[in-house]
Amino acid sequence: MERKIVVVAPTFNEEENIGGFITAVLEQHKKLPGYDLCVLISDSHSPDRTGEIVQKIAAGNKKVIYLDVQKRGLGLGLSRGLDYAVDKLGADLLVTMEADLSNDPKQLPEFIRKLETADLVIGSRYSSGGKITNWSWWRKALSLGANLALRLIAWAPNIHEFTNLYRAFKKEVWRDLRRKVSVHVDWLFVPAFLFEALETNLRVAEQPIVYFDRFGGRSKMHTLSYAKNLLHYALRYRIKKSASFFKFLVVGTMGFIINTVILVLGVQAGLSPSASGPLGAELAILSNFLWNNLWTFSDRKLTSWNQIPVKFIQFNVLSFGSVVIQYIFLKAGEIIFGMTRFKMTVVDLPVIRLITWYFIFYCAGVGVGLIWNFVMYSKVIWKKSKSLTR
Ligand SMILES: Nc1nc2c(ncn2[C@@H]2O[C@H](COP(=O)(O)OP(=O)(O)OP(=O)(O)O)[C@@H](O)[C@H]2O)c(=O)[nH]1
Ligand SMILES: [Mg+2]
Repeated sequence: MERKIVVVAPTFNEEENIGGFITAVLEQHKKLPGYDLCVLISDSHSPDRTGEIVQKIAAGNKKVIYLDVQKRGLGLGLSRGLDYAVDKLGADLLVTMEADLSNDPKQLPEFIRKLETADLVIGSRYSSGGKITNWSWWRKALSLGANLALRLIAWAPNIHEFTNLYRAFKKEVWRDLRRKVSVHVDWLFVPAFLFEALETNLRVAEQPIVYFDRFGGRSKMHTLSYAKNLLHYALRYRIKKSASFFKFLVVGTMGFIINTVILVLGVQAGLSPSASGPLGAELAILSNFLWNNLWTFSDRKLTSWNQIPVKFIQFNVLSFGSVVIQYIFLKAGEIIFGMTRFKMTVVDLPVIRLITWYFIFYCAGVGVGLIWNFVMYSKVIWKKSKSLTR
């Protein structure tokens, strides 16, 4: 069966461009055998003749769809258009493009081809082979600077472009992201879409593009205020991410205190370090599970009750690695030093006297265990949902 591609183009006052744009997109059909190609114009009730022109074309060609979203906002136009394409038109592949001919419809087949090995293809003016024609030097500099900053903030060295609309993706990508990105009704939609996509495990590929200054009509872009909002968004995003690492450290410290108290009390009560250490570690695990679930990864909280026992067992199995690591360190110490010396202080000085050999081995074991835990917690237990159903 033919796979359906829907090109979604948001418009506001594009009467000079829209006719040429639709023709140029539909022309690509011959270069895409096996695909059904449609264009959806998602218009913010343009006061010029955009709506009238598109409706006239749509009346004679069922590959052209006009959607009046009534309200202003590029992000709003895009999310309504993408929803319509998936839910009403049954799109398999989605493409977003500017309707002012800045994005060249001739490149469409290259995007679609790349979707054979990727879930999301990003048009990029800043990767090798990409280019911008006819832009003033200051607009180029601002855009290049912003994209460099975003690349750093998102920590995505392989992505060179966050601010261009020319993208192609599978319908599952939109299903995954729409709830998170539809809150952005304006231009922020474009970078936010990519930031959120990078959070999931989607396969992202870049397609170098040549970008042309708009063909006709006027820009709706307020470059400086956009740049300001963009930076604000990206920094907020970064802080949110770092917050979860900070919380993780606090929870971990609490776990460490629990582990240490049990260890020391156990040794004082006559247990061996390699017995009381792992016991403390198990109790620390319980505390970590509770607090990480309620607080650190609360955005990914396990809500349904039947999920909790399974996750707790999974959590225990994974964290058990750190219990084992601790056991190995303490047991090795007991063997190397002999039990009596292992429990003795390292240096006999006031305060420092509290530091025993087993305590040093314990700290080393905890350190290695911590690395193990962070990787396991974030990669397995509170992994961001990846629900691409292909
Ligand atoms: N639906 C909808 N589309 C919009 C809105 N604002 C802009 N667009 C469309 O979004 C696309 C990109 O907007 P542009 O004004 O071209 O922004 P730009 O490309 O950064 O600026 P230029 O380089 O001057 O063209 C164009 O197709 C616009 O018609 C809006 O409020 N609603
Ligand atoms: Mg444009």
